[in-house]
Amino acid sequence: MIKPVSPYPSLIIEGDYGKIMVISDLHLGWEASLAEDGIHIPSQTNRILKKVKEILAIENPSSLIILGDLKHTVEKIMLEEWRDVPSFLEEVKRIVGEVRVIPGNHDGDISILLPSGVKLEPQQGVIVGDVGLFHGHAWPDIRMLNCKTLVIGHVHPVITFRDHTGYRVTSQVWVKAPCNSITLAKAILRKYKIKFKDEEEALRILSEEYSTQPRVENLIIMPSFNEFLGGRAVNKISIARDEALKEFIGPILRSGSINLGEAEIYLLDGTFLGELNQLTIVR
Ligand SMILES: [Mn+2]
Repeated sequence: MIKPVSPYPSLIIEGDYGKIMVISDLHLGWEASLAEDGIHIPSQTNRILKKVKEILAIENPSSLIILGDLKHTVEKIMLEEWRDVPSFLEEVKRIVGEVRVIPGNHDGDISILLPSGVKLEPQQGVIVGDVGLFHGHAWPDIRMLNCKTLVIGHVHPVITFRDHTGYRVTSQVWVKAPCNSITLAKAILRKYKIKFKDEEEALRILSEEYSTQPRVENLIIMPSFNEFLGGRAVNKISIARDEALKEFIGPILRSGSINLGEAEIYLLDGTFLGELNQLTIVR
């Protein structure tokens, strides 16, 4: 079972493996990076911690998975992150028995910031029941093709409109997109340089060498947990055309296997807005 924790940007995955809470893109220390531009705002880490604690109190999960971009600066570690990231994790660890971190593209050198007992997972992600979790800036583990649902962060999806008085409305959203698992399987095999002649051979290799069958039905893109951050307006981008966005969007959205047009878009409070096609701004 997989469900969002309305109205929070958090997922609960529940099964015989326990109850797991997932959050993504906290970007702790983001405000400190603004100081380099002369903009000084108070640390947001306590606000984020308070929100995590609220959800932990409601859901009482046995495990917390942080789906990447726990901290903000990409390569180096800022002074604020040295302080904020370990204390944040210590606090969370006191409430939930297990904390696992899947690294994102902002999590360079993250391992030295993790207190003992917090587990660093591979960038290729982790599988929980029939759900595959990875940050989204890199390719997942081949065996994730076996999962019914894939979940990524990284994109910080929002939708944005301008009304007739000129006001701009921006809302964080959940994106649930259909996935063609065969197309995805071929793309992943190519990425890992595993040669195959045709679909039949691709399926045979997956089955014989990885005990895997392509079963992915949906990709869920999580809203960022740090709501202060900007987002990517999913109703304004064209994956095919926007070359500049390629790096940002990540390989799975570029693999041709995800049908973003037919993606279901939901607000954080659960309101269904429609399919992305209906929300897309034609320019
Ligand atoms: Mn990211």
